[in-house]
Amino acid sequence: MSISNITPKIIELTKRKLLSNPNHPLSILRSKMYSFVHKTYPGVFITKDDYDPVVGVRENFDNLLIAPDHPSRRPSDTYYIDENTVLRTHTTAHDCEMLKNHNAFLMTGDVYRRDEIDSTHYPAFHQLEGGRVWNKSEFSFAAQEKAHDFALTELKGMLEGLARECFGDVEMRWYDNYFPFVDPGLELEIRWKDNWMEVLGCGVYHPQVLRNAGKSDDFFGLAFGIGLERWAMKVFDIPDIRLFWSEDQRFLSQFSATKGITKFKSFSKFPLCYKDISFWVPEKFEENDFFELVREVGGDLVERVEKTDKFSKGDKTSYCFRVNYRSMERNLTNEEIDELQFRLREKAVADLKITLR
Ligand code: FA5
Ligand code: MG
Repeated sequence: MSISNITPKIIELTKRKLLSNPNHPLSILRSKMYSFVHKTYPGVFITKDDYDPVVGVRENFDNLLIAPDHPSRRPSDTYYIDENTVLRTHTTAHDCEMLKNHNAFLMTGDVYRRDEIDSTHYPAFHQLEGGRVWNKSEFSFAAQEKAHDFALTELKGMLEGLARECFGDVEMRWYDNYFPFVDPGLELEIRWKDNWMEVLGCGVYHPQVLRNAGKSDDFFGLAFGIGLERWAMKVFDIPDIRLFWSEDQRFLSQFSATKGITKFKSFSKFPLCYKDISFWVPEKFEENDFFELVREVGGDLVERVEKTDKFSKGDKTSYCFRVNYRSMERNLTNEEIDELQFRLREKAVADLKITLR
């Protein structure tokens, strides 16, 4: 692979540095989470927030045992700068580095993924990562036998505590999920707008990851990666993930570090308008390419893209996508939506080699 798949829109997002504004809701939430951890585990965790989002394939994938053919590595899912360098897809890219010098850390950063489009997914978002390891030699022989269970109990206890601190009394559920760098791997979901929303991934470090971090086999420990926007949506009542990127003062001025957690007051809900686009897909077609194109053309006016139909005729496949347009800030005119949809259709034909139906 020679060329980068990073778009101008993504480059713009890498420059925004939302967390460097202390009055941004993501920063306010981060402070709250850090304070809770420092209060609950005094002197244990160090924090570091200034890692660059540009990382090696080795840090983002290899060190974490993500296999060369794993789908998350594909250019349909990950932004590549060149074949050895990516925009980090998760903050776990820094775990090995952090563990080289520390036994417990917290860090936050912006991460980037080619992904679907709806109110809880955005191509750039933020994660709060945590890791903590112990040396078995600090435990009795009997306790060493149970090191793994100990780490798992600590992990769930810590994250449930953090969730209670931030969400108060919310319905939550744990379930198993595979991540190559931990065993077991778990995810946590909370109730949000009558649905379950996934808010974090976590687990007990795979021993090989700890070796990759330069730790001896005496070490074991826990790791987690929290989706900051998802937590903030619940905590501040922010209905759509696009709002975090808003530069509208009606959004930004509602939040301040001194006021702490406050509920967002919507500045009226503007009408939704949808347009369908149906096409025959070419032999090589990635849905994420289409989603990205929709974002390129429609920007943050696109609220959600849903696949509403799929059928095959002979060896041809047709998709229909519904593109939902809504501004968070103003009313859209029919003309401007027609214009966007027109450009989307033209660009999909030119760039993705689809055949419109
Ligand atoms: C990870 O990224 C793992 N690195 C988490 C982890 C760390 C597991 C350490 C084990 C040990 P996942 O892909 O599930 O996992 O993403 C973590 C969280 O990021 C999700 O639970 C969700 O809250 C958030 N997230 C994922 N994709 C998006 C997106 N497109 N937009 C907004 N938030 C997202
Ligand atoms: Mg997940």
